[in-house]
Amino acid sequence: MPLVTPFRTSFGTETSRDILLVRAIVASGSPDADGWGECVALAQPTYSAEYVDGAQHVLEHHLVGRLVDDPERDGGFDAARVAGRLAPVHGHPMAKAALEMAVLDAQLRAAGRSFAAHIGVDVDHGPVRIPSGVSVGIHDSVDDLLRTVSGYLEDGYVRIKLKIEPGADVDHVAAVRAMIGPDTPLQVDANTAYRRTDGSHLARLDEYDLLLVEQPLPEEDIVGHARLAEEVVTPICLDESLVSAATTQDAIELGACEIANIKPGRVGGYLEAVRIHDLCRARGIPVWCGGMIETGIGRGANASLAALPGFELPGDISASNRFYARDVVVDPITLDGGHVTVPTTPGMGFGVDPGAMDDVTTASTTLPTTP
Ligand code: SMG
Ligand code: MG
Repeated sequence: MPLVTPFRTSFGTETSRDILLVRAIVASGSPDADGWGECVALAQPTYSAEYVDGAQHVLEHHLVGRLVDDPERDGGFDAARVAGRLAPVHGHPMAKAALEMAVLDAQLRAAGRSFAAHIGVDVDHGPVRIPSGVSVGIHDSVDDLLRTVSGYLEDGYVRIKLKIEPGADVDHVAAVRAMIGPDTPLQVDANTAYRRTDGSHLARLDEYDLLLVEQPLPEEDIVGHARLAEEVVTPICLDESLVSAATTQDAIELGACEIANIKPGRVGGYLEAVRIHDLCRARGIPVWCGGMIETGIGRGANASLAALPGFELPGDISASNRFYARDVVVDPITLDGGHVTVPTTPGMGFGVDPGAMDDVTTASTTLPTTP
């Protein structure tokens, strides 16, 4: 799916999104159930080790069969059992998350229940709205960056996140802060572009009153982030490093994670994401929902997740039209007064648009669901 504008980060430029979807058709249940999951892996292994063709391979050859072979599955599939069945396979959280999401979507649709209600969001007393932030790619020129940021503020986004890298950091942040004034929430995301020795440089960001600096150091460098947290006043937020509830807990205990970016795909699924929310909340660590340029499928589910009370900061849950001219769902996320509305339809929070889906489908594979 083409993006409306190229999106540049410290690891590369995305101009289109090659998206793997998992559809779970559970025909033996009563009623029959049908669900979709979106895999957030990018085309290349540059954000994380996973990439979309690899995710497809591991799903086809190692993951789906483990659900099919579950001796306790009794005809249907239970989303609560998926992670445990897939646990013997190391890694591949994004592939696993897509499969669990499809099963959970099918199960919730069959039960006539929304994901938001399922995780305890009060959707019975009128629409729930959550604040919407936007992630702004690296720009070659500061003037262009200011134009882009102005446009998003006119759209109503309540928080700006700037992608940064060495050479496009302090000056860009200073110019944006000067333009937007002191009251608009601003944060930055380095996608691992710095090293431990960059502490004093990153401390120069402190004067711009940022909400947080996201993932300055490599994924594995938890100790480095803990040291940086001592050197820099701006709170350190982890993204790439947090691959499970256990790693999140350890990072918090080490002082490396003052704020957590929760991405369901990165942690193996929405159920693990809820566990991370719960543990962060118990420890007083604010969380927010990250984005992976999802279609309306992942975006609707993210908007539901982000309605949990520990999501104290606006997420990267922008309107569908921030990235896509045409979405694959009938109910794309839209912006209304800087907020998005939490979906309450049965399932994970979207309805697939079959025509739009057909138009962007390049290939599909059917796997048997009987052993
Ligand atoms: O979906 O709004 C979105 C993208 C948000 O910046 C975003 N995501 O590291 O947080 C991040 C990046 C990862 C994807 S960049 C291609
Ligand atoms: Mg990030």
